[in-house]
Amino acid sequence: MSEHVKPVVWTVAGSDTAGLAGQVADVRAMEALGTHPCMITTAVTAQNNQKVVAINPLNYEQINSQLEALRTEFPAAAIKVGLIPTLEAFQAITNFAEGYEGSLIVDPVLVSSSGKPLVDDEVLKAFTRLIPKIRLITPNIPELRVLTGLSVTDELSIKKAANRLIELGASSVLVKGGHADNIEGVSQQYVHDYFVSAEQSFWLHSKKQSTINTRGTGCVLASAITAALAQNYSLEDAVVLGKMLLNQGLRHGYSLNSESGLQKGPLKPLNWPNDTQDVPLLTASMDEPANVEFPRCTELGELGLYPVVDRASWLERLLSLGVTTIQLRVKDLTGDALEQEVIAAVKIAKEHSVRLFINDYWQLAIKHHAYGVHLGQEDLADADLKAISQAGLRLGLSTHCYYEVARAHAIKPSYLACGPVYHTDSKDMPWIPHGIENLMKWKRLLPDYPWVAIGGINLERFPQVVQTQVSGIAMISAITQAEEPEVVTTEMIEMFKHG
Ligand code: TZP
Ligand code: MG
Repeated sequence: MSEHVKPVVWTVAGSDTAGLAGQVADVRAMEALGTHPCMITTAVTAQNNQKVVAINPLNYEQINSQLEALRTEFPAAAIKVGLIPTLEAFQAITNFAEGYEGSLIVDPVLVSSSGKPLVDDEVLKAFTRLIPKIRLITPNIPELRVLTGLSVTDELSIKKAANRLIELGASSVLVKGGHADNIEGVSQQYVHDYFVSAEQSFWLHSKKQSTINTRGTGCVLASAITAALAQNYSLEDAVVLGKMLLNQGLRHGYSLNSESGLQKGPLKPLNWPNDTQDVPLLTASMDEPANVEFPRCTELGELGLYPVVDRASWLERLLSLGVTTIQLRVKDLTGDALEQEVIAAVKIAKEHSVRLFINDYWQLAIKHHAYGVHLGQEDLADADLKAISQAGLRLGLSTHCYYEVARAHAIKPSYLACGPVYHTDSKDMPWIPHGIENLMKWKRLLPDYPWVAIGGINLERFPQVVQTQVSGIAMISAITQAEEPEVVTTEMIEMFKHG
């Protein structure tokens, strides 16, 4: 897409006289993530930091005419819905939502920061009718209580209440951890957000920031997720990206002067998040991420050309050529035959002082003292990361999207692999190739890891990949299916050396 053509997103929400939250915050977030925001205002609010002076709702016709004005000329790739002040407003929005095919992200603005209800019981009841149309609903903990009528006091009850919204028809829920003071087991250091859908659930942990400038956090998060969805990111990726923009916005927030002293101000999301400190850690539970450590793998220099082979005999052929990192990836053996390959590969790798990573079979890697283990994210549930770490083995992890990058970052492996950079026939992949650009983006985002590029890399593309200054360049077919594997390998090692 040309950088001058932007996807359109809508914010259907209230204005904020003070310029802190509501639609002004939505616009800041949507623009920061490269989309064009259109505004359907549901209420003109009169408020400052001290109190909500008045919520002046727009009537059915006033809201509907805004929706109609945009419907065909500026159709929305995704819509964020915030404050729905009255039943009339609800009517206008639900009528529109009936025929809307895109994603609706609803930030249920039901309770003010001070805990005061912003809508009456009738509106609350009407809310349940909208829920089945919602792709993602983003309540904070007080709102989760109001929406479900359940008591929410700890990890288990957060999950239960979120699942209650799924039962009511929401396709997914993100429970924001910002108002979690009364929740058992929350960390002093982190904010924990909980995501759940029919398919999966996870927690995001972000370092707490000490700032008074937190006005508009919920608006920014839901709007950023909307903007990411409008650019075809998966929901999981959009949630991670949204959290990244929120963390960035909190770092750049600002305060305001008033007659009575310093006023807390808004967060200020700036641009596409590209800073390590904004990346949330993604794990399966509310506990802080475990502090498992893996040794570095670049103490002897960059990983370099990194062949991925399926038999130990390949090590005999390739290691004498100057390969310094290699992976044994066996997909067609089990039992003793598999173990013998691992034993043989470890032996040859040791003779050449080469870094050998064993794919998948972490128990065998530990048992036979390989240099490291390489795992895909689908392997993480069955892998004992503590055992791998305690055995002193290095760990390499595959990543294919923002969700997986955040999940890998919580584990702090020895290296991160990014793929597929180009189209590959060596593995079934649901992901479209990232290209050099995304590889660079992630490398800049998490610069403290050695990065390994993989997927569709061959002799012709090799120089482009070398230019990205990744630590390792991995490949299967360009070596193992080459007419002269030794010649190709030697050529690529030379290219890597000369940058
Ligand atoms: N992970 C991401 S792409 C890929 C793997 C295992 C396959 C790489 O094979 P090739 O033949 O180098 O494209
Ligand atoms: Mg695997």
